[in-house]
Amino acid sequence: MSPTDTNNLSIDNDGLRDWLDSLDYLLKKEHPDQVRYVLQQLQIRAQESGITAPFTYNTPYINTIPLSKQPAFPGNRDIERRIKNIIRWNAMAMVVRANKHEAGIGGHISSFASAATLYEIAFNHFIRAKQPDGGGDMVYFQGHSAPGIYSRAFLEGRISQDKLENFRRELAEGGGLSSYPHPWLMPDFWEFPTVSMGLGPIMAIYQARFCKYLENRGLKPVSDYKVWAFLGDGETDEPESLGAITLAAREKLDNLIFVVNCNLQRLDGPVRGNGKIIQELEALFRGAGWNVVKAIWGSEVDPLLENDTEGLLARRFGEIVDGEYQKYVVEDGAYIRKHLYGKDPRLLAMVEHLSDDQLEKIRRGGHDPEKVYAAFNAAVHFPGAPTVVLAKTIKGYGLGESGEGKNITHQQKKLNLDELKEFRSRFNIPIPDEDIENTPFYRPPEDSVEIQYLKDCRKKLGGSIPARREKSVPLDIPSDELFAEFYKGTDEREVSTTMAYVRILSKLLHNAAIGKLIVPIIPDEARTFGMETFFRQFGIYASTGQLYEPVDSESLIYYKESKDGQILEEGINEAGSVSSFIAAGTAYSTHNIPTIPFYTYYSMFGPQRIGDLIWAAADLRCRGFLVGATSGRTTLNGEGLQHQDGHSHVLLSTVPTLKTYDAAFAYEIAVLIKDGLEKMYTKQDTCFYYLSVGNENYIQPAMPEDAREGIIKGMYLFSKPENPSHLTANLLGSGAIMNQILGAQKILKNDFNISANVYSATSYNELRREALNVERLNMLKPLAAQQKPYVTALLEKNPGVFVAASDYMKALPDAIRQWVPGPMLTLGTDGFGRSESREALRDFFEVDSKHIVWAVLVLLFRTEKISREVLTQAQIKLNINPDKANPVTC
Ligand SMILES: Cc1ncc(C[n+]2csc(CCOP(=O)(O)OP(=O)(O)O)c2C)c(N)n1
Ligand SMILES: [Mg+2]
Repeated sequence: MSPTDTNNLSIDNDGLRDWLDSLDYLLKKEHPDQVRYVLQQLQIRAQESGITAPFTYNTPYINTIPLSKQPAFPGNRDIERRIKNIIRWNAMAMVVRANKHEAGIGGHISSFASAATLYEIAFNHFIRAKQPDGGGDMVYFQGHSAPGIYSRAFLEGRISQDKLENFRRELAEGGGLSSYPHPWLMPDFWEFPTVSMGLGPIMAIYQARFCKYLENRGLKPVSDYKVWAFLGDGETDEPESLGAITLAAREKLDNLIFVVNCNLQRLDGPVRGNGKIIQELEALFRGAGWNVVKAIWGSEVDPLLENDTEGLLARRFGEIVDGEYQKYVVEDGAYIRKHLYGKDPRLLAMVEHLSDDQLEKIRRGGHDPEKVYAAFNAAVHFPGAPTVVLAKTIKGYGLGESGEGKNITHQQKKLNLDELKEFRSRFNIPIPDEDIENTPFYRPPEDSVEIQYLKDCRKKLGGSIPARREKSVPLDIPSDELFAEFYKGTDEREVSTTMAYVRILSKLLHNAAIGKLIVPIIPDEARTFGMETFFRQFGIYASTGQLYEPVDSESLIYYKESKDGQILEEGINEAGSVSSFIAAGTAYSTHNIPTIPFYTYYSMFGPQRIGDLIWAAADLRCRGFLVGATSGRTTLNGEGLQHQDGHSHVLLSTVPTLKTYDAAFAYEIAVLIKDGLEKMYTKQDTCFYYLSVGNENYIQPAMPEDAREGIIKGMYLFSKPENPSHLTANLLGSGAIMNQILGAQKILKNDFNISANVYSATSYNELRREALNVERLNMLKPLAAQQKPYVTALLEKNPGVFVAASDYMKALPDAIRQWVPGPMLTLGTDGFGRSESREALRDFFEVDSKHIVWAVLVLLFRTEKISREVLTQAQIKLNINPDKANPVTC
């Protein structure tokens, strides 16, 4: 026998029988831990001799929980089946009716059809509702299973029939139901958006971690509440789904349960036609340190396995690829007998007593309530590690010929009359033939056994789910005293806006009233931003505490990790960091604890990298501060193309609830943070903030009088010439480029006798939003008194020409162009960054003082305020090269 030819091995070869007998003896006599120890020792002995092969992260392709370990099912199987069937029917009816009403409106039938048992067991027996004190389980529902969740809410009496009728028609009279879980659209219902695949799983992991953080820091009582994430097997292909699973195990998140609905299909076809998704996921999760519970087979397989003393059946199950399993769904019992069992006469003999019909009806684990109950029960009681339940199901379960297990099933939105009748009959829905064409919704009477049972179950678990808390306790924000030093300026001292921001954050962290609620989040960049002093002062959160003496323990700013540490140091992981930001920024709703996240990161790795999570944060009604440090295409100089951010403000302008600011001065940051805290945490407005800060050092001026309102609105007059000459201009600056603007103001005065007003533009995006709002109202009410946008009212006080310069793309200042009362030129940093000195970069991108001056002169020439000669001489004086390389294309 060749050493690798394992097919020729049999129970009687090589003393295997003796080994198995010894193992059986141990299993009978010894504690499981002892058996595990013996197996481990055997493994070590074999490995010492160079044999590693027999050990894998996979277990056989059967249920993890054998029949002998299966707990008794605590519910009434019959009533639960009836409830589930009605929910199935209404979920299907919602989609069918919506598409009849409006062809192409979409919706999904087959995903929930495959997941119904998973959800129903969770709803009836496990998931605890949200409590006023902040307790309760947290559930990330698979986005496109939403019809099933609405359907249950309908039976529970939480959603009216009218609303059900208006699934995916949210603008219908009386409102409708959103396509997927969206807290923005249904703020008292959905808690977590999930339908951008992969975001649910990663947000769930960081939510579970954040729960432990709150407990370890003493902000929330220790509890056994769980975070549940329901996801699709196809969804696990998203890097975000699996990218953080090692963190979950490392952090021992036994409050986290993933339920992967392994229907073996995604949208186009099989997830792993030529492989086995359940085995692949098992190996991955076990390798990462998770507890893995497979629910592959229904109870019908138990007696077969019991009689299978040689493990033949388990082995055969393990050989078959998913594409073939999918085929068994659409074929009959005879086919299954031939292809599954027919490989070996001994297997055929094992199923001899079963008819073809019985073979066809052998269920998959995810459709057997007892198996699902056993899996969830094991999951909630497993200590010290997160659990993933891998439940095997059939996509489109119950759709019969019209979709069950077919490759087109994901897109199935309509059923014909016969299919509807078949569905109705299969699930025993009391709808007569004559009504079936209308696909009516069905709700048993309020006093029916079904409704009473389902309500009772939820009552025992604390109420209905999903449900979202809209308001939390308002906070008292520190007074101006805390911020006063920043309003004064730094005299001669040169500091960067990053340094100013870090100092503000430090003062807030020390604040007696709100300090402990602040959650500083950093992805391995604290030293870059000068935040390393926080390590010792506030500690880095480590659920284990610090198990080693840090190399820098002698220093004042050593790397201190502690169980109640405040800083979330996430490592090089922007997706994880922003997931922590989301957990902390929505804790006001999830936990009734208004934590205040400050997520400080390399601005280039913000929306460009994790834009979809920021979109989800907005949907989630998240609060907090995103702080893009080392920002500005030319202000961050040496790092070059991949690091220099000149577009985060443009990208973030697309997020409706995000307020974005490109602050030039320390006092602006102070005003914005104070205002943000008041808006988000005292008034509880639904918004969050993006502040970009830079690493260029310069003297921070004192705050001009009356600047506060303009800073918040997006622009204010920073400096006005004392004795204006007859030629004037207006300069709009932001971020570190403000210094170039101020330089230009001097050159214009000294060399050309032109007086320039300087405006600090803290937020073109906010200005645009306000102006669009005004314009819209003016359009809708043309006969009412017409309003003027703030930016126009501000700028028209000093008419003339306008030049805007920033470290961002020209699109940013251009956002307000139509409301600027005069000719305008914008200078910006379109194109790729590159490594150079700031001076060279600003010349290259044409955002330095000389180009700003030149732009003013060009506008004055165009408006016939200066002559051709003046312009020509200026060009020589300023050394403007008309044939200069275009930074956008080179
Ligand atoms: C990021 C992202 N890409 C694509 C989609 C579109 N989409 C919605 S459902 C789906 C298939 C899902 O398959 P699976 O995760 O296996 O779920 P199932 O419906 O089979 O339970 C796809 C591709 C999406 N919602 N999000
Ligand atoms: Mg799937």
